[in-house]
Amino acid sequence: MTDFDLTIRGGTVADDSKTFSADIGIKGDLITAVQPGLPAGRRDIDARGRLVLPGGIDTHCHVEQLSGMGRMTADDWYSASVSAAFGGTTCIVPFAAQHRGKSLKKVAADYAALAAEKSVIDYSYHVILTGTDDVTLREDLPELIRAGITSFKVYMTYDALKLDDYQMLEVLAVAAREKALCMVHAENTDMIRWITKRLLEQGMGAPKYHAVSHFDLAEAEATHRVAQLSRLFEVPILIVHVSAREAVGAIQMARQAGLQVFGETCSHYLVLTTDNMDLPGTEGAKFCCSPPLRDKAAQDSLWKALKQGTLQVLSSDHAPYRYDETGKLPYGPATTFKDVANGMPSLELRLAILFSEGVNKDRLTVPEFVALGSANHARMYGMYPRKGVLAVDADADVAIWDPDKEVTISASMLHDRAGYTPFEGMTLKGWPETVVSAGRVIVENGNLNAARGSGRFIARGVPEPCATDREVSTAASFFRSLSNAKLKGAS
Ligand code: DUC
Ligand code: ZN
Ligand code: ZN
Repeated sequence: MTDFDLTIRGGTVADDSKTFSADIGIKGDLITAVQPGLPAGRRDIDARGRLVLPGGIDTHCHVEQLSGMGRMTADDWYSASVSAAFGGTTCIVPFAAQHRGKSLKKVAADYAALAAEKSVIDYSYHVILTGTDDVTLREDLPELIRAGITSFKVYMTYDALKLDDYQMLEVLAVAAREKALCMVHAENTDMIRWITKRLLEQGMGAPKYHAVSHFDLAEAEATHRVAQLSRLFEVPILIVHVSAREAVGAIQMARQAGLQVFGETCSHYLVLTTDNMDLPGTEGAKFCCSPPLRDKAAQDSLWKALKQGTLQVLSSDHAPYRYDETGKLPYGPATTFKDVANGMPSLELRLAILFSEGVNKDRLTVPEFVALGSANHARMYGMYPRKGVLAVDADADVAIWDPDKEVTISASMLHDRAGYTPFEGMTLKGWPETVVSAGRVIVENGNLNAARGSGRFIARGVPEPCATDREVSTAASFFRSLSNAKLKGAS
């Protein structure tokens, strides 16, 4: 009698440091054996010629969320989680967004209910913080962190979301005290505003001017500034959706100076450029995201930064808006870049793009792919080693990849509800064929076998970058000795 409910045998397994030949034995929702020569389980998958990898984890995607511009994403928790599953991702961590004046506690509770009802894969969520009032920072946020929501995002731009530097210090103090990871959307809001006004005055409202208004120095300046702010508390921060070469440089400098500054980039920045936005009429709106697409040199710097570890995670920043009045184009053909909803659908293709352009073009090794797409997300966000690795006692979240399968992308084959894909016509090599989530084979032969609401909430632990107690820096200790009362006030 076999010990296993499911076995995956004969494949090449990988973690974030090596590849090796082994079979995977699964009982219930857990991996119970990883070794060669296992007997077949009650269900047995032949993985010969395949890569057997930890399921992907996407820690930056917008799902069933109202944006700062007041636009609702096209995907809800059901369609987003299905789309993720087909792309080899078995855990998503979207955002519960607190809009100004709203109770963070209620926002989180409402969002948790939507997720529980609909997600087909395991999930957690971050919060987006816009309030720095006492209830938010002293009660609701600490309570959420203790309940396993151990990361939050803040914005340095968008009128409806942005925090000023003082507010940023307030939230960084809480992150330091509570050991939470602060994710930062780093763009200088006034630089963008100044240029936007002048572009529009000169009639330059086409989508391609979005990239001009959100120019690279605005990203670099804000990245540098928030890194300096973080020094006051020696608190780790993660700069999300890094796209500019100069922003990579700012992260590099900060890291070389010993700061705990981490970085994320996204699949679209690796394969698309501003040239994609230069289309007739409003077509370029399909490619508007913030920070925007950049040039080839920026792409090269992102690949290098992923390889060298300056950037640690590759996310989708899936922000699906339909190409119509409900999404991208609130004023129809008269919509200027200023009002185009920001973001692209990419949850399903994130890993296939990274595999095809990274592994199959010799920019990355398979273990590096595992690190960037799964293991580092688990570590950075407090889920490792429950997730992000195929090991005994880990969750049985597995993606079985055919490394040679070629697929030409079209919107009609995808499972999100954006109605278009910015990657239309692209041929990708390497594809997740079979996907296992918590021991269940949920994607097989192009079919889904998972019920609405069958995904589980994952209460996250302390994010790895926040786990170690760091020495107080000279600057911080100097500040403390001068102004102990103020820092106490923040704690
Ligand atoms: N920021 C995001 O994180 N996603 C989409 C748009 C944006 O500005
Ligand atoms: Zn952002
Ligand atoms: Zn985003």
